[in-house]
Amino acid sequence: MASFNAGVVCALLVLCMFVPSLATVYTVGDTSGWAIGTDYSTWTSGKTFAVGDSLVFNYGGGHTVDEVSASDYNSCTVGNSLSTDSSGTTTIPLKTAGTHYFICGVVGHCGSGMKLAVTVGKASETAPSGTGTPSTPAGSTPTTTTTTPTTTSTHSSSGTTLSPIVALFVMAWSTFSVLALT
Ligand SMILES: [Cu+2]
Repeated sequence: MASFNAGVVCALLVLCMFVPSLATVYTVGDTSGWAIGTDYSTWTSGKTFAVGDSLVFNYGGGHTVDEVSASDYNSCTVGNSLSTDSSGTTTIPLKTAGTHYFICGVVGHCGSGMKLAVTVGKASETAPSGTGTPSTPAGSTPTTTTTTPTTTSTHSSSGTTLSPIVALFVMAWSTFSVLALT
């Protein structure tokens, strides 16, 4: 019984070592936040976004974060947004690969620069600067399902959220502590 539990604990600890490295939280505009006067194409350049990463928009009153279609992004058309938020701090989990488009829904702000396009690659996709290594074999993902080579399998369940992993870690650690004390 005890040895079995210890084995589970070890497996969970190993799992915890891999998963957190997959997710990155990006603060849009860094210290400038989500505001007029920031060039977001400059901000995205050089960054590589992957499924499981998150965007955090920080802004004052009078702005919104709207996810929109490519055409609405290009034409700064408001009113057809796929999602909208005006809470002042908007966290967008990047759940699918492809390009995601965000604008401020206040009339005129998108045209003044509050527009952001983020291209999201697969979770294991690596460096855009082709310095020789085409792609590192990412054999570290502990998923047991077979990966399909199609580009439509974007619903990767590994590493999309950290909180269950953290909870498992806490549970595993407390279990380990109890076992060590007895
Ligand atoms: Cu705005």
